[in-house]
Amino acid sequence: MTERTLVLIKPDGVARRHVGEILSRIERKGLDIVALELRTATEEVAAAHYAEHEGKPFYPGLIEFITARPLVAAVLEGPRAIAAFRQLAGGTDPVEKAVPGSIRGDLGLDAGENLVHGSDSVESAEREIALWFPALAGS
Ligand code: IDP
Repeated sequence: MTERTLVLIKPDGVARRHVGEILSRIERKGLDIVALELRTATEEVAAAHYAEHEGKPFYPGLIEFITARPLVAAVLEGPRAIAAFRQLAGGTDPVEKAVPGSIRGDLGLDAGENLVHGSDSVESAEREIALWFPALAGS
């Protein structure tokens, strides 16, 4: 089943010059890039994106991190794209959860600055694509 997923290469991934490496892994996996843009997230977009985490201890630092520097936002498309990218990304904590071979497992150390985001369900993907790429929503 073809799906779309919203992916972010977070500001640490851009600052550490891993954009090419991460896009290369996405392309090698076989996912299509249907939207791609370097931008700096506003507070409004960041807060809406991470609304489910509001109130958690790491939330203020997360919003600060995501809005402070440019990130790459993308929409990927392909069979089971949501799970496929989550597999490429690895678990949230790059040391405790992400396995070697995954983006976070190979390139990350920090549970907050963990390089990438990928939608976790069809509903999240629809919501996040509408937030980051409104022109694509519903297409
Ligand atoms: P995910 O990005 O693997 O889907 P979520 O649990 O949805 O993980 O958390 C969203 C983001 O919030 C994480 O990618 C990470 O940047 C940040 N985060 C989650 N848990 C922690 C934590 O315990 N400490 C610091 N940051 C965290």
